[in-house]
Amino acid sequence: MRSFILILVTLAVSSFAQDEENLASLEGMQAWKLFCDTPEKLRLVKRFEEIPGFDMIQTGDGSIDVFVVAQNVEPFRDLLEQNNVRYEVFIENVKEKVLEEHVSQQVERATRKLLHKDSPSDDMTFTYYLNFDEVDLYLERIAARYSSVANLVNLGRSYEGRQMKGLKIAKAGPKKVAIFIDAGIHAREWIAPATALSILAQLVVNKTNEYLLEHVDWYIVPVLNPDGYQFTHSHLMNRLWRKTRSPTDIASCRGVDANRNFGTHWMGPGASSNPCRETYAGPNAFSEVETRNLRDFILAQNGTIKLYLTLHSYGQYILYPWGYTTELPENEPELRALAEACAKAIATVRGTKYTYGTSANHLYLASGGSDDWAMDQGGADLSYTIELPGGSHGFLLPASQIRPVAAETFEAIKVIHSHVKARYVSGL
Ligand code: 0X9
Ligand code: ZN
Repeated sequence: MRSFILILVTLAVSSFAQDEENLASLEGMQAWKLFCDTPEKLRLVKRFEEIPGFDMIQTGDGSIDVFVVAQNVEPFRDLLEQNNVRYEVFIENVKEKVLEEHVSQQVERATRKLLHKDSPSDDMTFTYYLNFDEVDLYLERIAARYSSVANLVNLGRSYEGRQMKGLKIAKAGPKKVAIFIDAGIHAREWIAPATALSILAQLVVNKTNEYLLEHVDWYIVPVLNPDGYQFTHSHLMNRLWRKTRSPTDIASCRGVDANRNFGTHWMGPGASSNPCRETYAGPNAFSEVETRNLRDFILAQNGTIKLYLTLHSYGQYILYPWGYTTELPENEPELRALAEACAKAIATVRGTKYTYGTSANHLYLASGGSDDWAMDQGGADLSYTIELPGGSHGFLLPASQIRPVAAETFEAIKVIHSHVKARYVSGL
């Protein structure tokens, strides 16, 4: 208890001198895995969720990952030890790891550019994490090179004016049912846009996958939060940013959690009204231009989008509605059966284990998510969030994992396609 109070006092003192933007410093930050084997220990740990300087992620193996800022390391360690909470440090020095990532990104980027100066290759995306402009260029190039199946779509501009682009992947002919995939609503979850781009390339470039376009159209929007994503790429210290970049009522705390900003049970359980929290839901539903753009785009497709899939990281979960309540949706058996089939398909590639369930029951209550909105008001019958792997690196998953993660995820995409085809395409 003494440690808990000490942490609060430290925070109170340190939060006064902030005129400028208040970003958690990576200097001395560590990432720990906590194992809470009793409800009391879990309750104790969860008390820190709302406290600045503790960033908690619930992982697939039942433990909790927490990024702890330097000044909290000692008192938090004392507290855990006093209360017999077992923990492992999985990133000793977050700043150093971010720096390592940055260096390997730069090396890989430079190498690829030298190698493919004249004709950038279709698979350039998979050896390092592209920044926003590179993603944009990649989409433009694929659309130009494969114009018979790939067409650029533009959802509108982000708060800072970036174009939210994606591809519609479709064969010529009458309008079909569609699957919509997005990623990158949370800026720091870099593996998500990379996986979305890889799915897009598999669909467009790889001829053996042509059958996936026979009966279904695809929309893929790889970066739903362009400003946040570019922010994480622009400076090492911004690498763990999650939210949008719009200003709030508090000058030192920018950004809204776009995945709490949708108009289905907005500001319900699991959403914060405090602009300084990672789960700040915004001043009102759809306060963010990025969430409005997604809403308007989906609604403009007039109910043709039957399945919505949003890629996040990390945790190895396949989640489905609802996130705002532990009650089950009417079609839970169908959602569950498809999630189970996806998990099985993913595991065939290299044994990666995914678990599944409704967001609220399987992970935590969180309201105002894009997945809940897509099924509640966006016209989709089926809606999923896939939390991709973080391995032992969390958000800092090495780029060497892009290809394996993308390959196993694509197995789930095939299963999803086959379900949508069987359910909606008559006369087969
Ligand atoms: O909390 C979230 O927004 C997602 N997890 S993450 O660690 N990537 O931030 C899970 C969202 C699940 N869906 C809903 N709660 N609606
Ligand atoms: Zn996320």
